[in-house]
Amino acid sequence: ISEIKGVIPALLTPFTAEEELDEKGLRALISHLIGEGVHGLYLVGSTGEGFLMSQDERKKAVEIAMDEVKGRIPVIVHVGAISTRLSKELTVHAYESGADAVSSVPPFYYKFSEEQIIGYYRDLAEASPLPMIIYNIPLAGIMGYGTLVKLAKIPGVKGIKYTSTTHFEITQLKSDIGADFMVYSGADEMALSGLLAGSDGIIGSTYNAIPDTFLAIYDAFVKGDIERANNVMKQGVEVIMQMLKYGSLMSLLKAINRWAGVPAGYARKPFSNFTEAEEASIRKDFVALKKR
Ligand code: HMN
Repeated sequence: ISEIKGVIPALLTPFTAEEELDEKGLRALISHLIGEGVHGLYLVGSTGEGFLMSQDERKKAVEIAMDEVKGRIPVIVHVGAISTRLSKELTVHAYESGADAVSSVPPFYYKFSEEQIIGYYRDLAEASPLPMIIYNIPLAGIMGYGTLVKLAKIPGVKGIKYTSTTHFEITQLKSDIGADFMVYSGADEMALSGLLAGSDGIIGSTYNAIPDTFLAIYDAFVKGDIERANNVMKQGVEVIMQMLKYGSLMSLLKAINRWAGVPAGYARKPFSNFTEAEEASIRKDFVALKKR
């Protein structure tokens, strides 16, 4: 798992305007992002609208992606579901499809106890030989530091996707669990902070649309040029803040790709897509932002 690091888009899942899984779009997006130089992919997570897909569709998306990637970069598959049984099935499928790691949000919606959450991750870690990356994200309910440490000690749990802004915990995890426990920072607007706190990589939604910005930040960071990294980060924050204004991030990230000739499709309901007129006006906002 130590080779899974750097800038890792939480890949969008392209759907057609009729909401069907769009194989062509998925392949085009992957090949575009690999061409841009991203270091890995994180499939069917929140950004990938995994929770809006059937079990079979999630498997299909993974199979298409693995076939398109062809081992060129590492792939993490998000297998989270509320039911251990369903998540286990996706874990085994990810393993058989050749994924490099799996990852899962904790079971959510019901207020599961800490013991049940630990049991969930233990079951998934045992379901395949793949390294498991636990996932702390406000959307599923942030877990306390004590719980994270307990989870990190489960055999097979090799890392965490840390999508919270309390980055001192990244530093703490690295010293409490060990330097080889992989940490991926998940708040794009805090990417450089996450790296400075000790993260091995950054996984996020906006890297689908502006991978170059974050590749530049990562590159400068690795070379120790923090001033440059920070200057690019400032531009990145500005763009992300603009992106968050429209209320439908996945639709927007897909639209930005479409404007650049990458057929990333549309989002699935209940997410909304923009009308043509809305897209034209949003596009102008981004052109104006680029010129500043
Ligand atoms: C995933 O699970 O697909 C994503 O990696 C989630 C990712 O961490 C995003 N976080 C949330 O959606 C809460 C971020 O990329 C986020 O969209 C970005 O920082 C903008 O706020």
